[in-house]
Formats: sequence, structure tokens, C-alpha cells
Amino acid sequence: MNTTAAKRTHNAETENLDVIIVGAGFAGLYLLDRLRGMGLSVQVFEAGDGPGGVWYWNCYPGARVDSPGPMYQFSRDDLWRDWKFSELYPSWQEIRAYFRYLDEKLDLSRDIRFNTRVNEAQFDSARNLWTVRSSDGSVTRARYFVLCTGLGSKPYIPDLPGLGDFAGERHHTALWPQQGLDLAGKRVGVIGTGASGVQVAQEAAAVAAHLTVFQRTPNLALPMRQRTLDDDTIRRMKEDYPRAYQKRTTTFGGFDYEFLEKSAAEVSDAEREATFERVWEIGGFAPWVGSFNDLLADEVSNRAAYDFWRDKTRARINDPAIAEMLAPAEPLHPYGAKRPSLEQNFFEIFNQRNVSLVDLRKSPIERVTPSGIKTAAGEHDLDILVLATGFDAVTGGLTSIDIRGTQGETLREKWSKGVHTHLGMASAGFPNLLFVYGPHSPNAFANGPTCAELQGDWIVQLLDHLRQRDFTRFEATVPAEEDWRAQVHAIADTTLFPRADSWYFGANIPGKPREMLSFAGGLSTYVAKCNESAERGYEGFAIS
Ligand code: N01
Repeated sequence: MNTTAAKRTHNAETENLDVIIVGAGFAGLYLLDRLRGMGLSVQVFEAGDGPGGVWYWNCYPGARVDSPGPMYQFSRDDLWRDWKFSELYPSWQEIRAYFRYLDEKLDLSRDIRFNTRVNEAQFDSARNLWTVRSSDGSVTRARYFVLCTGLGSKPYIPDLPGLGDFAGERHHTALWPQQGLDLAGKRVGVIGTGASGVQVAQEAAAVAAHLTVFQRTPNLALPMRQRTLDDDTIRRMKEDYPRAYQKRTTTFGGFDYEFLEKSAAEVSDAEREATFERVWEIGGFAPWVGSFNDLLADEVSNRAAYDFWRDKTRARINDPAIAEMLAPAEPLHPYGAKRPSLEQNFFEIFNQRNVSLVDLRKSPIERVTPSGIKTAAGEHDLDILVLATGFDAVTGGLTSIDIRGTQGETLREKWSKGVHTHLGMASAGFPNLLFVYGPHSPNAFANGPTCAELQGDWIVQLLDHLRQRDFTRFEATVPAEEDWRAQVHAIADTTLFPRADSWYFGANIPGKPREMLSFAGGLSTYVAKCNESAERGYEGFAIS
């Protein structure tokens, strides 16, 4: 790229661009729009048939976002003014409609190649260009390669004995048939009780002949407090949007609220209980990241929050044995150290006659059979098996592409013993490569659209800085990424997160190194650190 944008040049096989982006979710679309606005030639590659990223793939029954709709969109006023979600927590159908709206309004699709998966990318050190090969046989070159693959783009399917023998319908939640699948009157089994498992179970319970939920770890799910939004409510909410969008750039989680400015340890028992009650009534993630500021760091405070959650939850479950499985007297891990889901009636479904719960810690799966699942305690006949078993989260989207840098090794090989990044956006040995919502950024703890905008703005600034000065190459330095990795781990060590086996630590994938994958210091602190690097001439990067 020179002071003028690279020409979009074609020959039989190749195209030369300024920027190749992978993924047409929030991050990829934000950058497409901004970088095009700078006059750069940009092409997005997207494996799905439409925009939306995870919202293209996650179309299982009940899929909806755990962030409130007003916060789950871009903050640009010309975009939010003409858009409304009809529910506080929008369904996948409405989120897809939002992406179609963005596409139309910003004319995005003309630079997106759908149904095209990027398989390989190689850096050419002599010319400072990336060569990218895709599933459609195309070869594309660009100065910069930006991965916006999201944190949950590589589904994880456990290696259960006999899985291939199952004779009924079997689907991972993130590979759900686009044409839908009717669960009515069927015997449905759901393995997994993360965000996806909770949502699909709620839907299945309402229509299935029988639903069997196979749980390994209880989900300390929080009340969603879903509600429909009429026009008057939306109008009133929109009056507050400018403040809320400003506020969300300054908070821990990229929402328009923050942890309280006090610890659970410093208040009286009565005040603690009243506060727990108040944030419980607000619902959503408020009892997690809008409550006392020591809940995720102090064992005693955390236990108090767990006990409150447990008692509220058990009161909703009729059978004491089921209540003990779903909300045990003694927690299996600290409260909030695994991501809590938002639920609507998840705990009540277990009071229904057509729903049963299997505790896989007591009765592990022995094998999948043609007719269902055999556990140590018996057989469960199924017509449909739902694998709500999660993702090779945070790194999987990046390491599943063969990305080869200057040392001849792939990113997958480089990170096989541990992730190394600078500012969670770049890695040494991979010049001119950036990733958004990737490892060592606040990904798991930040609202997606907020993070996409803030990291996106930083990237736009960096590329503009390079263009202004006729630079053609940047690369994270090894000492900078050692330092960043140490910071990410040190922050995690001040919290209770390491005490749970979660995807935050890669602990859900057999053989994956167990290490903190997210910056847990909060989005606003993270952005300040990124800006500090920029103000010092992009400290931690070698630029030439
Ligand atoms: O995946 P998960 P998810 N045998 O990894 C179980 C985002 N998201 O798709 O906890 C038996 O959380 C596993 O058990 P355990 C969101 O960030 C958002 O639900 O490891 N069980 C767990 O219960 C979310 O956090 C939304 O013991 C096995 C489940 O499968 C992230 O994506 C919606 C197993 C996996 O839960 C991931 O959520 C959906 C095995 N071999 C996703 N292997 C919304 O915003 C795994 N499990 C609404």
C-alpha cells in the first residue's frame, strides 16, 4: 500500500488489495466500512451464505443474544436511529435482520465473498504481502490480513464412542440446519449446558415428547428478564442511547453499566443481601458484572454471591434431588468463574414430566448407540441428538487456518504451547496481520459490538499511520508479546477465573494448553493500553 490505495488489480488467478478481512460479523463489517471509507481496497471472505458471523451459524431453536439489543448494535447514530429490536434480548432471526439492514444501508455485500472459506495464508517477506488461498480456488494478495473470525467459530464435537452410529438427526448447535429442524413430538437429547444448551433445552422442553438434558457441570445461569419493546419504550430508550454509547466505551464489559464501587466484604449483611436482590431484579449480567467489585476476586464475597444464587435457584425446582444437581449446596467452581448464561425458564423445565436430567459426573456417557445414549446408569432413546458442546473458543478460528509467517511456522504451531500476542491483536513472526476479538484481548468479557468498534478504531488509526508515512510493514516484537502475555496472566491470577475449567482457559478442549485466553482487566483499561502504545509511536511494534 502506498500513499494512494493499491489498485484492485485482477489477472486470471490473483487479485491485489490493500486489506483482506476474514469474517463478516460485527468486527469484519465495521472494519470493511471504515477501511473502505479511507479509500482502501478491501475484500471480506465469509464462509457463511450471509453476513452476521456467529449469527449465520447459530440458528438453533431459541438462539438469542445475552446482551441487551440497544447495546448489541453499532453506536453510529445514523444506524441506530432507523433500527429497532422488538425484544430486549433479540432472537437470532432479528439479529440476522439487523445484519441485512446494515448491509443495505452501508452497501457492504459488494465487497464480501460469501460461501468462501479462507484455508491458507502465507506472508511474502520480499514484497510485504499476504497471499491468501480460499475454498473457491481463488488466490488473493493484500498488504494487510485482518482476521475477524470471532471467539466461537470452530465448533467442538467431543470424541464420544459410537457417535457416528446414531441413526437419528444429530447436530452441533453452531452447525444447525439452515432450513430448521422441528423438535415437536420428538425424543430430544441435549449434551451440554452452556449458553447454547440452556437455550435449546428451553425450546425443546416446550414441544418435545421427551427432553433429556445431559449435564456435566451445572450452569449458574442468571435471569434474563426478557421483555418485548413497544414503539413508545424504544423511543424513550433511544433518548438515552447517546449517553449509553458513550458510557459503554468506559466500562469493564463494554455495557452501559459498571461494577459497583464497593466490595461485598465492606458492607453489612443486610446491605449485601439488599444489593444482591436489587441486581437480581435487574437481571441479565448485572448480578455478574454489575454487582460488588470483589465478587470475581474475593473467595468470601464470591461464596456469598453463590449462596444467594443457589437459594434463589433451588426455590424454583420441585424435586430436591434435581435441585442438588442443578444448584448444588457446595459450588463446583467459584460463582461467575465460568460464563453464566441468561435463562428464561431453564430451571422450571425440570419440573415438567417430559424433561429429565442426567448428571454425567455420576453416570458418564459410555457410548452413543444407533438409538440413543448409553450412560453408566441406563439407556436413553432419542430421535434427535443436540451437541451443545461449545467451541475451540478464542483461538480456534485463527489456528484452523494455515497461516504461515516469516519463520516458516504456522500460527497454530507457534501457539501450540501457548498463545503469544501483543495487545491481543498481533503476533511476532506474522507481520501485517491483525486479529479482532482474538486471544489476549478482552473478548470473553466484552460486549461484541463495543469491542469491534474500539479495536476497529485502533486498527484504522494504525493503518492510517502507516499510510501517512509510506510504511509497508509492521510486526509485533518478541519482548512486547512476552510482556503482554505476562500482563494477561498476572491479571487473571488476581481473580478467581483460574479456579474453573472453562473455555476462558482452553480447558474445554482436550490437549489445549491451559492458560488465560482473555484480558481480564476490563475493556476501558485495555483500550487505554492500546492507545498508550499508539501515542508512543506504536510501541512494541517494529515498523518499516
Ligand atoms: O459452549 P460452552 P456454548 N461430555 O463451552 C459440555 C457464546 N454463546 O456453545 O461445562 C459432556 O459454554 C460442557 O460441559 P462442562 C458465549 O460466549 C453466546 O454453550 O465443560 N458434556 C458445557 O456444558 C458462550 O459462553 C450465546 O463440564 C460436554 C457445554 O458442553 C460461548 O459462546 C449463545 C462435553 C459447552 O458449553 C460458548 O457457549 C451461544 C462432553 N464430552 C453461545 N464436552 C448467547 O449470547 C463439552 N460438554 C446467547
